[in-house]
Order: sequence, then C-alpha cells, then structure tokens
Amino acid sequence: MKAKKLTALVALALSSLALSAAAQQPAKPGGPTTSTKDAAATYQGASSPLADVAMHQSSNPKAAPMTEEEFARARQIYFERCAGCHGVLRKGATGKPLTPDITNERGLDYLKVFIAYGSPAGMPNWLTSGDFDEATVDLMARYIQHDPPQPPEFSLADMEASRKEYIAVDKRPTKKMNNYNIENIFSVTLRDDGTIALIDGDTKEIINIIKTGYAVHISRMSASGRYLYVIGRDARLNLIDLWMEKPDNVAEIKVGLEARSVETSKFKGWEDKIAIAGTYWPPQFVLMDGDTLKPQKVVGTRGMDINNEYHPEPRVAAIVSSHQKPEFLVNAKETGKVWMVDYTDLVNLKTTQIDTAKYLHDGGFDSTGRYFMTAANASDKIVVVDTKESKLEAIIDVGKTPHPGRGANFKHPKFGPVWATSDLGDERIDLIGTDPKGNKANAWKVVQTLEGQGGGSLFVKTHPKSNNLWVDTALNPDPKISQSVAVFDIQDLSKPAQIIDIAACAGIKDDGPKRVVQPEYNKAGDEVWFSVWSTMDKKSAIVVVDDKTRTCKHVIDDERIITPTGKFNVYNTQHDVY
Ligand code: DHE
Repeated sequence: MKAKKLTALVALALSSLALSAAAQQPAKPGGPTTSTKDAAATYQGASSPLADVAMHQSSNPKAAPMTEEEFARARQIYFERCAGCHGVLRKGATGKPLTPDITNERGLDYLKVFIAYGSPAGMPNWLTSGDFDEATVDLMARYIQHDPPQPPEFSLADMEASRKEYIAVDKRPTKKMNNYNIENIFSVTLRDDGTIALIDGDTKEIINIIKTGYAVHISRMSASGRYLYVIGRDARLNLIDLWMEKPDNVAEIKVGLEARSVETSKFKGWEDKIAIAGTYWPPQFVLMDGDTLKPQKVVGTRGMDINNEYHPEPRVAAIVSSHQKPEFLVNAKETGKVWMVDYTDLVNLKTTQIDTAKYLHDGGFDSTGRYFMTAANASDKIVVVDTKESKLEAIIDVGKTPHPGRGANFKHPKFGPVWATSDLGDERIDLIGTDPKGNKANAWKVVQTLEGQGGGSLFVKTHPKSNNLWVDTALNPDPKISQSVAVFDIQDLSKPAQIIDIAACAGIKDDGPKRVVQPEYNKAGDEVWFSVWSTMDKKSAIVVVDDKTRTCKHVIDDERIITPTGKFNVYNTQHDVY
C-alpha cells in the first residue's frame, strides 16, 4: 500500500483501535522521542528476551497468509518492539488487545494505518519515524491477524536444572573476609553490559564487576546485609556474597524466561532464609532457599482480574518483604491483585489476594514500614495495602502514569508524614499523607502537588537525614530536562525547585543521550548518587552530589561503567530507607 493511500485512512482509523508499542531496543536508551507520551511508550515497550525463544508458528484461516520465514521474522519484531505494551499473548496490557478476533475484523488496511502512523493514545508511528519500511508494516499487520504463538512454560525442574552453586554453603566464609565498609557498598546496574559494578561508597573505587543476566535490572539485599540478589530481564538470578575477600557470585539460577523482580525474607527469625523472584513469562513467582537459590515452590498468577475477567498473563511486577509478618507482597500487574504470600509453610502455602487497581508496577513502604504504597501506573493511581491487617487501605488518584520507584518518605512541615511519587506522564510530584493515627484528616490524600521539570520522571528520593527531595526526569524528550534533576527543600515547599545539570558535572564531551537517572543516597545520607546513562558506544558516568551544598563532589567515570542505571546502597536497600 502506498503512503498516500495510507494517509487517507488515518482519520478513520485513529478514532478506535490504538496499537501501542515502542521503538527502542534495550541497548539504546536515547532513541528519538518527541513527547512525554513517546517516552512512556518507549520505556514500557522495551525489547523482551522472548524474541530469542523458540515457539511454534500458529495460523488463523481468516488471516492473510504468511510463510514460515515471514512469521519468524515478524515474531521477533513483535517481541522486540510490541510485547511490552500489548502482552505476550496480545491480550492487552498498557496497549490495546490485538487478538485475531479483533484484528481480522478490522482488516489489513486498517491495521497498516495504525502501524504506519501511530495514534495519539501512545502507539508509535513506525513508518513515518523511519523504523519500518512499507514491507515491514505489511508484515506486522499480517502477523497480528494470526494466533499469537505461546512461549514455553518453565517448571521448578527447569529452574533446578539451570541452577549452579559456584561455592557451596559450607565452603563460604564464616565471617567477613574483607575490609570494606559493606553497609556503604553500592550495587550498580550496568544494564546493557549484563553486569553489576560493586562500588565502595567510601573510596568510590570499583570493588568488582560481576557477570549477571541480560539487560540486568535490579538488586536487592538480604536482611542480614550479607547476600546481594541481582535479577536480569532474562530471568537469570545471581547471588553474591559480600563477605568474600573479593565479593562475587556464589550461586545462580534461571527462574523463567523473562523477569524484573527479586526480594528476600526480612521478618524477624526469617532473615536470609527465603528468596522470591517474580517473572513476566511465565506469569508466576518462585520461592527459593535464600543461600543456595534451590527452588522450593512455584505459584502461577494466571486467573481472574479485579473485574472477574480471566487474564492469561498477569506479569509479576514489584515484590516487597513485609516487616509485620513473614510474608511477601507480590504485585500481579494485569489482574490488579496484590498477593500476600506467607512463607512459613511452603507445603500448606497460604496466600491472600487483595483486589486493588490494574497495572500494578513499582512501589515501596511508608516511613513506618507498615503500608505498602504502590503505583497502578496505567490507571493513574497509588494503591495502599496495610501489611499489618492484610487488607486494602486506600486507592488514591494521582497524576498521569505514576512511577515512584520505591517512593520518598519525609515529614511535611504542615501535613506530617508523607510519601512522594513523580510521574512518567506529567510534571506532577504528588505528596500523600501516610499517618492515619496522628494526621487522620490528611491520611491517604494528595496533600500537596509540586511542579517538577516535566514528564518522563522515573524516580524520586530523599533520606531521613536530608532536607532535600530529588526528582529525575530521565525520559523527558528535552535533553536539557533529561540531563538535569530538580531538588526541592522539604522544609519550605513553597520555594521552586533548584535545577542541577548533573550531566554537565560528569564532564562528558560526546553527544550521547546522558540521561540522568535514579538518585540513591549513601548510608550516612549526606551524598546522593546519580547515573549519567548513555548508550553502549558512548561514555557514561556516576556523579556523586554533596546533599547539603547540592554541589557535585565526585565523578566515577571508569571505562567499565557502561550504561549505568539503578544503584542500590546496601544499608538503605537492606532497611528500606527511602
Ligand atoms: Fe524497571 C524497578 C519493570 C524499564 C530501572 N522495574 C522496576 C520494578 C519493575 C520494573 C516491576 C519493580 C521491581 C521490584 O521492586 O521488585 N522496568 C520495568 C518494566 O517493565 C520496564 C517498564 C520495561 C522493560 O522492558 O523492562 C522497565 N527500568 C526500566 C528501564 O528502562 C530502567 C530505567 C533502566 C534499566 O536499568 O533497565 C529501569 N526499574 C529500574 C530501577 C528499578 C526498577 C533502577 C528499581 C528502583 C528502586 O529504587 O528500587
């Protein structure tokens, strides 16, 4: 179909079906985006490791024909660019459902218009952006008319077969064998390098670069502060022992085909005993022995959503470890259910499912550690779960696509204890009252909204010893905004934010995207670390800012710091300090 003919169909087509996907491979954070909406689509639609997984071709007699080779190519493109928003089985997530009953009814020409020109709802314009040629637009339109191929399941036996214990428990140190101030070590995600850097927070020297999973994602600490757990998007989980002379991997397991989250038991008496990892595919979570990663119990999240409709792939998003009970809280994204998983008896496993709001993503605790505050991002809501009473406490409307990370807790001069989130979709920073006892009138309400630099914000952070609230805008399309951060004075929130050009502090001269992402404090709470995140082929760095003076005090620009993103200070991660 010629571009002119496509144009004629645009107006008609844009009004209903909205495909939403993204143009970016994980290796290239700085792709061209023109709006916050594009930034959000890019972020949610990053490449899935399922692109490389073998699956059967499935066909639908109503669909336009495809050769086996065409199907294989389209499948790969779908998993690299579309699955993040539309789902593996195309049942819809943040993007619309694309099952053959819908796509065959719409017809080929209709689908091509959407793929070519995008939509105001967030679908990128694949043809006019230059990412696809007309043949690829045609290929993808035909592909989504066929039945979605299903990736394989992943059982406990598959996990066990992949597990390696590099150093058996009885061969590991019985006490700390190094002189590092372990509590101030940072585990830094080197995303596209598939490694983490362990950095000594006192000397700023790299202790070790450790091999982890593909597009490595987050790190979490065991309750004792000895073991570090790192999960990659390919669902490879690494266990690192910080007591070793040179901390390194002691065990490893593959817990599925695609993952984002890991956590460990923190309740008194259960320290370091149980680890849990959640997977996007298959939709399930696994409970493991904390020191060997031996899998003990797999639980599927497939089932009814909060509207009592079946969802075949509720991806596991954030997991936190309760301080009130021996339980994990597990976000099932598409069903909108928070699972509370009692880990004391894995044979007679007790779980409670709490109906909240759809599209649960990231979150953390309030300052007391009792309430789990988590974003239902595509629903523009924050959900509050009371981990003491095991029940839903509140659902609060906030700005567009909230993305708190773990959020930020501080004492508001007027409203008492609050927890903050910023948004991917707008410039708002919402402060929510979290003290139902002392400040009942303000509890679970947005008590104040601050104005940040713009949308594309991923993380906010403060520290109990600090007067600053830091807000990144890493995915804002304007480089001036994505390369700088806003900092608010929490003693006087009527003052506008100060804007600090963190990328300039890094002193990098090349033209990489230099997105400034994820503030993270040191243990003392007097330094805040930022990643200056560029592509693989460009220079990146970590900038350390003095929290009191808000001036850059150190740059870690070792050539091994490749695509740094998340940073996890041992003490703060261990104790949920944020
Ligand atoms: Fe993340 C946390 C999922 C893209 C950096 N990210 C999380 C969590 C989830 C998640 C579910 C919460 C884990 C937990 O607490 O147990 N992230 C996803 C995605 O699905 C998404 C949108 C797209 C994808 O395909 O992966 C995505 N994330 C990114 C990035 O592009 C980021 C910015 C860079 C990177 O390293 O990949 C990124 N995500 C992070 C970080 C955290 C995180 C740094 C932990 C923040 C914290 O302070 O705890």
